[in-house]
Amino acid sequence: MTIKKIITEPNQLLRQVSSPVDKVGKEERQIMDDMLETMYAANGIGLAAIQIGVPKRMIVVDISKEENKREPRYFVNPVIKNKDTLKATYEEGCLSVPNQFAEIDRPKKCDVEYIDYDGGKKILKAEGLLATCIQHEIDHLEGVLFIDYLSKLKKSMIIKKLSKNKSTRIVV
Ligand code: GNR
Ligand code: NI
Repeated sequence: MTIKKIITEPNQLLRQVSSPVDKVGKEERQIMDDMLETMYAANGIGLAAIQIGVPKRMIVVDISKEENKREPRYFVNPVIKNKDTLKATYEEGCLSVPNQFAEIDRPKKCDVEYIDYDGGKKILKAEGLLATCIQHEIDHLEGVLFIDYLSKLKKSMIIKKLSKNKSTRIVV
């Protein structure tokens, strides 16, 4: 397993729509292993393949709190099936939008249809932080970031800050 570099805004790669995976083989599992290790190293609770530069529809999630009780979840070609009309608000962050946080509303519950690490078809009923995180990750597969839900002003301020940090090589 290898810790990969996480791509950060502004970067056009993050806007790419990821392609469906046609088979979960050795190569795909290798990418998911690297994604999980990269996510843990960065203290994240989720990661989409495009964040390490791989435009494939794969995400990993682990919302467990304790490091010695890890609960990794792998989703290949995830699709949201039933979105709750009731919304939940979470303060979201993104490893590709470093050190920026904002409250975002999303459906509180949803069903996710996906293929697991072993290639089997699954359905998961998710709610709370898990549902929020899965929706955040599936957005990445469509080239969407949480800052896209903010006002134009807030979004442009964040992008300006991130560009500045990039050009001066300072990470605040
Ligand atoms: O680590 C992460 N935390 C988080 C908190 C609230 C809502 C979504 C997330 S996902 C984020 C990691 C990440 O950028 N995944 O794409
Ligand atoms: Ni993210």
